[in-house]
Parts: sequence; C-alpha cells; structure tokens
Amino acid sequence: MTEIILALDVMKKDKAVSIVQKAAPYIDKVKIGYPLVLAEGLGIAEILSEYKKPLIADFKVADIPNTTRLIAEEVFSRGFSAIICHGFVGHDSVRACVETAHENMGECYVVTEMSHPGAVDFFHGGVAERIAELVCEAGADGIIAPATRPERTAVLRSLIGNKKILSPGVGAQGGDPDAIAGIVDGIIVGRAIYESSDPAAAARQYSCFRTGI
Ligand code: FNU
Repeated sequence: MTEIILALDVMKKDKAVSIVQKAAPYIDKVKIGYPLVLAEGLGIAEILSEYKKPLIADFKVADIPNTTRLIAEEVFSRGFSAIICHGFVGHDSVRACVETAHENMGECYVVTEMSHPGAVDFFHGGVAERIAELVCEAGADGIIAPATRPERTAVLRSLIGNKKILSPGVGAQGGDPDAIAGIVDGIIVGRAIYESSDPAAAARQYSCFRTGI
C-alpha cells in the first residue's frame, strides 16, 4: 500500500481547511510547508488536526544542530507527527532532528535528492547516495526521493532497505505515479489536487495506489 500525502501549499486558512475537508476520504496524511505556515502561522496545524490526518512539517530544516533541535521541538509541540530535514547539512544536524523527532514520538524524513530539474546540479555524482547512508547511520525514519526520477529513487531504495520513502513530483512536476508507487511508501501530491476544480475527485484518482488494486 502506498499512502497519499496531500501537499497543502495554499496561502489561506479557509482554502486549506476546505481542501482537506474535501480530499480527506482519499488521503492519508497532510504535508504543510513554508507557504501556508508563513501566511497563516503554525497554529494552522491545530486547526487542521480536527481532520485526524497526521501532519508532516516540510521545513526542509538545514541548520546547525542546536537550531535544528529548536525548530523540531516547536514543530512537535504543535501536533505534527513528522518533520522533513535536509541531509546535506551532515551527520550532527540530521541526528539532532532525528533525536528530537523520536523524543517526541515523531518521525524524521531526510531529503536525499530533490524532484525539480535543478536538483541534478548538486545531488547527483554521489551526494544523494552518501545522504542515504547517513540516513541509515542516523536512524532516520525515511527519505524524500523524487517521483520525477524513478530510476534514482530505485537506487536510493536499494541503499536504505525498508526505511520509508515519501516521493514528491507526481502530477504538476510530471512524475508518473504508476512508475513510482511500487518502490515508495507515500506519494506526495500538491497542485494536482489543490488546484483542481474538484479536489475530492482529483484525490480519488490516486486511491488505486492506496489499495494496491
Ligand atoms: P506539487 N517537495 C518537492 N520536491 O516537490 N518537499 C522535493 O524534492 C521535496 C519536496 C515538496 O508539485 C514541494 O515543496 F523535497 O504541487 C511541494 O510542497 O505536487 C510538494 O512537495 C510537491 O507539490
């Protein structure tokens, strides 16, 4: 089974609530990042918690260990169940994020390779593979790997064993869910759902990946 994770990058509280309400039967988790939190504040997490979908904080934390810990503590105190950090910052910062997540009964996912075209400038050439090794050493719960490059995500899968993979890039970025669903644990979908005139129908299109049928 592959979870469907709604990337809720809308800028207004009312729109955020309305999209989650409509898509709720067809999604497993909600991912919130800078757009919505900068626009509406971290309190949006408490508002959305009413829909009983685990919330993932996509802050791609990339800082020194102390600052990382402060950010992660704030995230978990607001009811998020997982946080996303960058891996290129190195072992001590990643470990700080993982430890803080686990102290708070939460999860930490580490970006190994991003999904956009420019990601190849720095993540290729061995960097993503080294981050995948670091993820295992640091005891993180999983990685973020690109749906836009299933062959790369397959390589990263071979390095992390049964840790989880959440994969953005399906829909608006051109990633094909059929090509990625079999090797990942969660598909992250944003615009293809929240920009649709019928977000429920758009989310429902991904239901086959949840059931595996
Ligand atoms: P959509 N996201 C991404 N690529 O797209 N966290 C990454 O490599 C990554 C991410 C996020 O394109 C992006 O910020 F690490 O509208 C957005 O929230 O479907 C979502 O995944 C993709 O949104």
